[in-house]
Amino acid sequence: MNMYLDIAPEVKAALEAGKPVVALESTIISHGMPYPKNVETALRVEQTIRDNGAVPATIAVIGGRLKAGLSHEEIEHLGKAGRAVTKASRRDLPALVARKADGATTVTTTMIIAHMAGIRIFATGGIGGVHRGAETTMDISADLEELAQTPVMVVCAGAKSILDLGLTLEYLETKGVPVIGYGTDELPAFYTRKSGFGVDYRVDSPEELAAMFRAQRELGYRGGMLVTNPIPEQYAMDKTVIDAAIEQALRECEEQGVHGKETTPFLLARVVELTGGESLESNIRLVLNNAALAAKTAAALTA
Ligand code: PSU
Ligand code: MN
Repeated sequence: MNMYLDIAPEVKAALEAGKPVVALESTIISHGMPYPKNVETALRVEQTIRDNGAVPATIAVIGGRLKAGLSHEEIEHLGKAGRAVTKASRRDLPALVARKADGATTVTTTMIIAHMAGIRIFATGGIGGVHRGAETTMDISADLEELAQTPVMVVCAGAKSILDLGLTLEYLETKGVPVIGYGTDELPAFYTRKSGFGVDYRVDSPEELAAMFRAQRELGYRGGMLVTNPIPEQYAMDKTVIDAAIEQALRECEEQGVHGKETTPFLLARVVELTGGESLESNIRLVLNNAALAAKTAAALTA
């Protein structure tokens, strides 16, 4: 086991017994939602995973230790500190470990730490991708590279149209990452069920998801798999409302010269403000929905 890794006792026991475990990220807590909804949601997501027969392992860096499984106090700490906590991507782990600092893990670092711990499935809201205008800014999330090289299944609700969804799919294709639609042929766009872009494969059961992931492992591939699970119909947003908020957030981002790792948290926070909290409610519902699917898939994988 990696010398910097701490696996929580409950998670360790489940892994050793071959029981299902689902990893969860912490950037969504500190940089993706406002306090206290972020903490409330993180705890509800953990409970949803338990209700669906798996053990949750929320991942973060605390005092330079890579943690797979957090206490409620640690989740509260990350949620309260919010954007003051370092948003930790792949390039940040060496510094955080050496300096014994805290870090909120993105999809990238959650995959890295989950894999170190032996966890194969990870549930979140949305992933990072190719940003609009990336042909000049070169802003492409490290999440795509991680999906290409780390064998973890990521269950999300697609990607927000703060990104260029077409280019994001092209990038994933180049990198050999299968993009699966759960119960859909179309890539979901996070707040809405449709994006206008097709997925590679439609799958309709957790068992089939598990079978594809198992086949990927048995083929000896090193990368992961992206499962996109549409937001439940009743919580989906009106496309006109959400598109207008995203357009405005993107304009402000450009006007204010926001760039680099600040871009995604800035856009996420502005979209919540501009929709008067409506998008936050959708965001919470889709994460819970993904947690349930990931837990069922983890159960199918261990069956
Ligand atoms: N997209 C969302 N919600 C999120 C994120 C992305 O809809 O919370 C977070 C995730 O942690 C993701 C990270 O891994 O932002 C991507 O950041 P960047 O675009 O800087 O790579
Ligand atoms: Mn970026």
